[in-house]
Amino acid sequence: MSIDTRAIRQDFPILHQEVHGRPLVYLDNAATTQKPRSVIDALVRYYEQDNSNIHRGIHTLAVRATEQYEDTRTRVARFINAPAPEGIVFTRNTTESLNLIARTWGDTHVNEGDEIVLSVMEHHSNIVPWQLLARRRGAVLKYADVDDQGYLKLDELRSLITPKTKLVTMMHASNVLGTINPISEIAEMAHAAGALFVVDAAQSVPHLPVDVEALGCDVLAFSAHKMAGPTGVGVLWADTDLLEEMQPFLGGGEMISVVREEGSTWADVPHKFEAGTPNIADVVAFSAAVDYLESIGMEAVREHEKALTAYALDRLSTIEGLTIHGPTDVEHRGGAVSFTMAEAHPHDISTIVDTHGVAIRAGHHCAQLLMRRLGVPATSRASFYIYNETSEIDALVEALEDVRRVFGHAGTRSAV
Ligand code: C6P
Repeated sequence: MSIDTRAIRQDFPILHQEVHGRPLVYLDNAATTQKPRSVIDALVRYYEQDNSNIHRGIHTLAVRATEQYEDTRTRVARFINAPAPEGIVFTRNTTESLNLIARTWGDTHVNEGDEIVLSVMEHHSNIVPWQLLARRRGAVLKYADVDDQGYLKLDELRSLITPKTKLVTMMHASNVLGTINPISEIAEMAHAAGALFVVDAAQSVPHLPVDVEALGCDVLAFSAHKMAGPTGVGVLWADTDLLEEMQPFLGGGEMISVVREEGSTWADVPHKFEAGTPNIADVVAFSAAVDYLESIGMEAVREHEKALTAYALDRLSTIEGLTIHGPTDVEHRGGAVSFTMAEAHPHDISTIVDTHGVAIRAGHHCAQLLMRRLGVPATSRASFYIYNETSEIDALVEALEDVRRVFGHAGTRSAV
């Protein structure tokens, strides 16, 4: 299964430019992906032809806008094999989706002494909301470790889950190590303890086929901007029974049924969780991103990224003084490849490779617990998507050779 990157690249206007006199090589896709022309056009078309508020007016534009917004909900549900579109709540991003669950389900169900189990791999978006919840409710956080290859320690995780566990939360794919966690196995562990299981799918839904029924999770969160869609749109998926039972997150227009002086009743799900005027235009354009990925096929996307990652791991391991952090088996990892180079700070690496036109990310990647576990303050990270080609990895390697010349390294290592 291969994809035609040459044709795909034609669909992404931003890729056709030079940076510092070199062709742009965009390898910062875990931060955000680029947008195809169809998504940009959908956004412009919406504003030029259909712009209106939704779920309120009954004039033609309002009906058109409402239909398009709700149509995206249906398409997104289909994309992750959710049983009903009503299980899809539009938020601003993965971060807001996770905060929503912590504030609503968490505040109702988590009590003094209860335990929340997560891992040291998590992004801050899947740590801080639970820390805030634990502080509000007097609960305890327990963190599962990773091993030296960058895999979650499953036995340790199993031992951390006890009858006191109210909630287990885990990232599906790591934005730093690339590791893909065995979500359905963890779902079984969580459910055996009667705990809710929340999945941060920010780095999986964009890159591999995700089927919420097969995963067996209760809640799934991801962002449109990491999957060729616009910024400002996140998704929270949960079973509709769970959403029905949860208290609202934000109060205001459109999330109510009846408002009286003494109190209000709520609209049906998912509207109960979409207070105020939502990000209509970007939700509408998100639909074009889902269509785009479906037209390629998520199996093909995954295969393409596996091939690129294997190539990158192979090429990077030839660079003297470079340490790759994370699994080397592409069957169990995604396309975020983190590395450090002896003596060169990741920010210096990023700055030097940028002069070659190559965009990578440097820093802690919002994963300070993991950085501490790895024993590094920061890493450099290359991350791939549908439009990347092996020649771009060659450009990265060439740029890194330049870094090596500047800093003069010795010795190649491979570790977490
Ligand atoms: N990671 C990265 O460069 P938002 O910002 O809410 O759309 O996504 C947050 C988030 C949550 N979980 C994981 C696993 C993530 O990777 C991210 C975003 C970006 O790694 C920006 S820090």
